[in-house]
Amino acid sequence: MTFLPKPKLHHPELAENELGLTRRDYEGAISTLCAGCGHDSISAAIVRACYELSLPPHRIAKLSGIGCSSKTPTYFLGAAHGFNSVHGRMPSVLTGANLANRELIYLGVSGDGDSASIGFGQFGHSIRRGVNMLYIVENNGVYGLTKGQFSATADSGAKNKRGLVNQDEPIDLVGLALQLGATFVGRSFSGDKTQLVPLIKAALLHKGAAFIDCLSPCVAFNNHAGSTKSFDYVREHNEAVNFLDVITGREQITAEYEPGSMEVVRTHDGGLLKLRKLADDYDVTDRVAAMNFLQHHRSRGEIVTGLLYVDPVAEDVHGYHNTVDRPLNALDDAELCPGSAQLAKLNASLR
Ligand SMILES: Cc1ncc(C[n+]2csc(CCOP(=O)(O)OP(=O)(O)O)c2C)c(N)n1
Ligand code: SF4
Ligand SMILES: [Mg+2]
Repeated sequence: MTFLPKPKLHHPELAENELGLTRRDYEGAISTLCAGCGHDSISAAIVRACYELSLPPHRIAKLSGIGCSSKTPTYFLGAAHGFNSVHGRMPSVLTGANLANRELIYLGVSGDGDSASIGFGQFGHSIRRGVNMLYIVENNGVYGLTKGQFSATADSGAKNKRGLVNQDEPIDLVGLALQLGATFVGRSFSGDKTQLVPLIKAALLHKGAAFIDCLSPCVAFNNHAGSTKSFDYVREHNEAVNFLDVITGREQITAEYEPGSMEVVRTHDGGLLKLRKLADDYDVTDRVAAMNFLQHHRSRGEIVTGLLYVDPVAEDVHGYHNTVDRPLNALDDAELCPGSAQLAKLNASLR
């Protein structure tokens, strides 16, 4: 048996969302990850975010690569479309699926090994192309599935479980996502649901390439003293830049904002991102300032978390290329293959 189904039985009075679904309808199979693995908390946050947003599970496509992190889509959204791809190849499979059917909500789940080593190029190109997706890296600084080797996000000077010290410089996927043009960039911690759930909600609603780097301690191989990705280390060095609240266009807005302490970002779909600022001078829509802020705090050994950058009127790959509105499987034969006369016309226009 490759997965353990969860019993369907649940409390008859479980709360329902706008679709009449309970939180249980957003779950998947029983997790086979190590007890206490940060990745399971991220799965729980995804379940909660999708339930609270009342997303129809069958309109979501969840894709992953290979690794403990990439196994997790089995453990959430059992009714969604799923594709467990090859190591590091999730971004290109997701890009292809998105080009074929723009109407689904795309959720790519990957690991730091999957995205910062073998899939590094794939990560970069999916971000710079503006694929409309939420790309989450469940970042534990090690290859968990293959027994704890340092990954490319491991900090220089970090110790592994056997006491070996990592000499290499780390790859900061958040810094790269900012530089490559991601239009929504956040970082969070699997142990902080209060921050992570609204961040996932906002990213799912965002149109364009949304990236979240989620620190997610590996309790089996990277949760010891000397690790910079352990629960204790991340809690001690976490520097939250803001608290996020997502208000969708459907709800009546009743919130009162205190001048100076709250920033409100209106998104393309009419929703609101309500940000309670912790860093006074932080402007969430300034990409260059976000990059400087990140580097400045990194040099002080701090891990900046929260919503770091958003472009509220972002475009996506379909907009850039002016693609057809409908999914390819909704086009008829004549639309899919307009014939040799059209091809000749197209070729002539390019000469
Ligand atoms: C082409 C290929 N190369 C190497 C492997 C071996 N492998 C499996 S998972 C993995 C790394 C997983 O690390 P990460 O993406 O960080 O996931 P984690 O297990 O830490 O969540 C590697 C190297 C593989 N499956 N396929
Ligand atoms: S080996 Fe690490 S990453 Fe994999 S399930 Fe166990 S704790 Fe999680
Ligand atoms: Mg990893």
